[in-house]
Amino acid sequence: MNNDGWVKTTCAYCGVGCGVEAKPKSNGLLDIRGDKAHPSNYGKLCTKGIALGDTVITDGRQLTPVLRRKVATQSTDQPLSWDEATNLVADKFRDTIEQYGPDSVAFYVSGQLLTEDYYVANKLMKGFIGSGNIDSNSRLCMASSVVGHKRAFGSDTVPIVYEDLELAELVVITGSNLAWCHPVLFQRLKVAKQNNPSLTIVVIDPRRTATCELADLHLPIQPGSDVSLFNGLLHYLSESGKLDQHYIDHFTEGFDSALSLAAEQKDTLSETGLSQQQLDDFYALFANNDKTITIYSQGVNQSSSGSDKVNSILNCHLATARIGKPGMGPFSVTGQPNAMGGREVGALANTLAAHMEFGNKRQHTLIEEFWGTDNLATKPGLKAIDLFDAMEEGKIKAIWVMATNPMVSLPNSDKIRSALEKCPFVVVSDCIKNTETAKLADVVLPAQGWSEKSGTVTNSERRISRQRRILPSPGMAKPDWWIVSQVAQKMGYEEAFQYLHEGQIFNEYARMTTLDNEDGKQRDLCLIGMTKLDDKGYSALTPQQWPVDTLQSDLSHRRLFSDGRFYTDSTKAQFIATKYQPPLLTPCEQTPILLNSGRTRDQWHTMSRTGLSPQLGTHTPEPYVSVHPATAEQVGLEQGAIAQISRNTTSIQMRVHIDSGIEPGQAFVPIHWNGATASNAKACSLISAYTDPLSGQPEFKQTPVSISPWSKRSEALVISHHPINFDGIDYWVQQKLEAGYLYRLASKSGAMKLIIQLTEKLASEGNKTLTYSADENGSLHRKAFMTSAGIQSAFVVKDCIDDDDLDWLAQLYQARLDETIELQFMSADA
Ligand SMILES: Nc1nc2c(c(=O)[nH]1)N[C@H]1C(S)=C(S)[C@@H](COP(=O)(O)OP(=O)(O)OC[C@H]3O[C@@H](n4cnc5c(=O)[nH]c(N)nc54)[C@H](O)[C@@H]3O)O[C@H]1N2
Ligand SMILES: Nc1nc2c(c(=O)[nH]1)N[C@H]1C(S)=C(S)[C@@H](COP(=O)(O)OP(=O)(O)OC[C@H]3O[C@@H](n4cnc5c(=O)[nH]c(N)nc54)[C@H](O)[C@@H]3O)O[C@H]1N2
Ligand code: SF4
Ligand SMILES: [Mo]
Repeated sequence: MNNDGWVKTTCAYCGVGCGVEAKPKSNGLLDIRGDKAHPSNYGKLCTKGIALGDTVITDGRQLTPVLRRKVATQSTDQPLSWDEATNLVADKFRDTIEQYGPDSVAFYVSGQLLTEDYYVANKLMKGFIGSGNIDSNSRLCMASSVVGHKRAFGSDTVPIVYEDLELAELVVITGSNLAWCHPVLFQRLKVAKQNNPSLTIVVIDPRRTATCELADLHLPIQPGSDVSLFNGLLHYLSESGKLDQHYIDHFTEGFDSALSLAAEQKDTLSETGLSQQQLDDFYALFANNDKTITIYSQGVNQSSSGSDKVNSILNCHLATARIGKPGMGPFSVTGQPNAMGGREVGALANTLAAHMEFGNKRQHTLIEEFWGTDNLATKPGLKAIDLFDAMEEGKIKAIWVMATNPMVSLPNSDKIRSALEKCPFVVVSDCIKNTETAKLADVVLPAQGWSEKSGTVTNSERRISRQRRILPSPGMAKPDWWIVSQVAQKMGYEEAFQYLHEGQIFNEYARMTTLDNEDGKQRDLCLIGMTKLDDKGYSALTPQQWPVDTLQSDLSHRRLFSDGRFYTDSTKAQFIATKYQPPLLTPCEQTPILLNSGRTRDQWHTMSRTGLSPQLGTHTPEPYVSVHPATAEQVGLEQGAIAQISRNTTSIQMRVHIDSGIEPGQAFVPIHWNGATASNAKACSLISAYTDPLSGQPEFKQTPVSISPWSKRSEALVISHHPINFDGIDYWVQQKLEAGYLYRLASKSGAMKLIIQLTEKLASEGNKTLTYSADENGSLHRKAFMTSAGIQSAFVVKDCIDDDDLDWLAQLYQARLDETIELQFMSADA
């Protein structure tokens, strides 16, 4: 802590990993500012980072462990002590393992966990339970990049440092909406371009996104065609004499077969849907700029050919020796705050810990000795999609979900529901009470959240930073590492899980990275310089970029592969021959529109934290589907109407947003809204679980759907001090306000029915109501529910709501109760 009460920590959100300073306020919230000394952001923050202080409210938190019993559609919660809860979980897991074997249980974890949490969960499952069945939501996020890196480099390594963005002459951004998803990197790029007007930026994305603001060239490629584009580039580089033959000969293998497959490709134009001019422009830029960075994210990873997309990019960088040098390199920007940390400690089903691998006998023995176990898993476990499939088939009998919400974020939501319902024992550790997944749990365990928990995270440039405890935890919430360790001890593994604080876990992990690797020659993930950290050192730890041979006191920038040495058996980088494959599903007559899904600027995933900030709610208050004007006209959609998006027998509803930045025949929806914040607006309800065969990452970005108008007959706005359950109303969306919640509703029934429904839902809100009805048909109806303390809730029902209604409602809510308010209504009923 500084003298003036500011505590240094790291942002809760994206993989940029910005340093944050936070200071408690007298109202229990936090003042927030960027940490100027943090080398990843130098004091800058984006809208989400700035709003962190608003999100530490305790609304909706899970406060105690509970046993949740579901009877029909109702569930009742029985509070448990921590001792009872951890005994119960340990007993159930142990009994299940005894009866059905270790592969009948599983953990599904998350890049929202800290490295210490992740490490302990992986140690318990792989090291002591003896199963590989621990997988992470990173499977949905970074798995294709992991495969791509390992195939090319022999290690899961991001070679660049952020500083390279400022040193580059060409930045290619493909499948990444950097402006919204990694805003501080985008800001750094913006400043770099101001300082160096010759810096050229190319954006490759089927949509024209906010990131295109900086683009000198935007290539709206055909969805899924990245391999074709980059194969074409490899061939072009060869034809135009731009290969670095010396580098290819000395530091790589497999070039000839990669080039010959790329050269065989004849249909680059039709596959990518680009013009010859667009291709020529991009290829010439790439060929003529040595200092090139290629940034890529989910438009690349989340694909049935995600691994090949990644390698087709890496091939072009290897062929031009643009790796490991200032201003050059491929850059897989990570999604979550600690996606990287999870990959490091091995919380994906197909790796061991500390970048050690299944199938390597020596490493297997080293880990068994280090952990003092004879039960280390010998084979990879089930990847996320396969895991939930196995659960649905009854093969997984106990699952523990930590810090992720698979009911919202995994494809095929109906199947996920059915899998969780069939699983005999479901444990969910979360901060929030009523996530869609927690509703299906047998036991819910209250976890500490950001600002309460303490440990480390690793960002997209391999920089390890501390998240620090600033506020007390509400209720009985505990750190995830503590919860897992308690269960592990009660399962009989007392000795291996005796941690008193997170620093001890970090120390163990740091030592593990040095096994057979004190000089970092076997594995680049080597933290030998951190193994001597004592409690004080851990507590005061400043950001460290791995590999860490000695503790870094300066702002170090450590690029990898500068010496042309890789972690493959031959120490040479590998070219991978890639061939374009279209997305697995193609539009047809019933489902003619290709649905893309992704993020909005101010919401984070399932909105459990960002949804609490009134400020963040204003950017995009309602879920929307973007379509091109021509598509809108074709299917009869108007701006601001509600659309129904359907596939097979499932439909969702979202507001229509007409956008000429999206191609005709395509649509885009945000991933954030779900049962906690909207009636029926979950993208994953429509998306099938088609995956990349190597990475297991789902094809989230290309799903054929049909879109049609959703005809409503009436609409309403409701404002209330606390959340209201609108089950039974056809369409609703919740938005957090300073003093409560705003709901936008719509109904297939006429206004009268909606008025009756709302009056019933809100009846308990006040003992006095004020009513205004414009005419007998009820085409405008306003009602407020009051107590002596003032207006508790109010609604407007109309055939078609407009902005005036919203203004009126907002004013009413904020106004003091006096005669002028009463005069706005026609009658008052006590
Ligand atoms: N505001 C905000 N920021 C976030 C997050 C958040 O929830 N909200 N989440 C974080 C996480 S976990 C992640 S993983 C990252 C994700 O960050 P991004 O990957 O940047 O975000 P997305 O919106 O999922 O998708 C990126 C882009 O890929 C494009 N795309 C779709 N198909 C293709 C294709 O075939 N080829 C190409 N080249 N592009 C395609 C989409 O149109 C979209 O604009 O964001 C992180 N940052
Ligand atoms: N259609 C579609 N689906 C997608 C994607 C897409 O682009 N399109 N993107 C995918 C990607 S890249 C990702 S990363 C996933 C994200 O999907 P999820 O992981 O499901 O999303 P989150 O909302 O981040 O879920 C985190 C949960 O953990 C809780 N939590 C936060 N901190 C802690 C903690 O410290 N401990 C515990 N125990 N709980 C905590 C939060 O309250 C929240 O409920 O979605 C994937 N799904
Ligand atoms: S860029 Fe990412 S890490 Fe930085 S403040 Fe924004 S959300 Fe947080
Ligand atoms: Mo992600």
